[in-house]
Amino acid sequence: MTRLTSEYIKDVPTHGADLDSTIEAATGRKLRQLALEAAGLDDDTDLSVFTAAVVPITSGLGVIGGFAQSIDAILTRLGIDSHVTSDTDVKGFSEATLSGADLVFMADDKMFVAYNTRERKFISNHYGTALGYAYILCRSSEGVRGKKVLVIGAGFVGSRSARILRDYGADVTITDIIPEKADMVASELGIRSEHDVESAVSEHMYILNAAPASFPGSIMRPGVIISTSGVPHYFDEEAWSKARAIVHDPLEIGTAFMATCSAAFSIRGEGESR
Ligand code: 2YJ
Repeated sequence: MTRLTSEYIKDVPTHGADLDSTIEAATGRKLRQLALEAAGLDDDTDLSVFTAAVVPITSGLGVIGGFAQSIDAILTRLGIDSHVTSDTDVKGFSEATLSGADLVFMADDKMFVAYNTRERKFISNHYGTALGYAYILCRSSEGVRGKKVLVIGAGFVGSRSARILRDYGADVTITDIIPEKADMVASELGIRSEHDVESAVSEHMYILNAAPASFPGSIMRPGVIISTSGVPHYFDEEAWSKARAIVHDPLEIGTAFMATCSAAFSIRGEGESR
């Protein structure tokens, strides 16, 4: 999992409207609506009944300036009653639970979770990100059932995305810089793997990128839709002009889907930590 930097996330607290307009251009829906739908919740679900606390974590490489504040801004945009704890780490977690927070968000260098204190279940950022980027692709194509979808990257997010897309009925091919990794995930999920990434890109109109990658426009099909959580990624000018949509943000999509799935544990009374 790539470690974020303050510079990379500096626009998150204020970029909500821009991100919504990119997502709306691709899917006809805003992020909040998509995140609610994917969690199995109604569009008009009132998330203000949930309180959330974001706990800054100092372990490992330490606090990333603006990280907790960005998560707080994302949750507030969803309508959740959110705050950042004044203490960090375990003290911060105890502050969060004592204040009655329903959802606690915290991240170290290896894992980022939304913990639902009422249901004692969590949603990881890996799952939230995989679901978010996969669902955006589903909605941008009015359903992916029977459609050829390429997943680039067979790591945590790529393999979960491939599973989710397969479960939505997509005809999924997975590729990875380490071919054996793609083969392993493909055989586990009963999907195809492809070793030649460039040829795979040139054959697909729907691509979920979950790896550091560079996309030369010369190999892309006109009208392609790319949902890309992988960083760093690079699209040249031809790529931007050929694509129907390229959807990416450093933090908000994964966090929004973590939040709605985590709230859904309490609203729907079902689901497992993942
Ligand atoms: O609390 C803090 O400020 C830090 N401990 C945050 C650490 C953030 N963690 C990461 O950057 C992870 N790699 C998770 C990134 C999730 C985005 N996909």
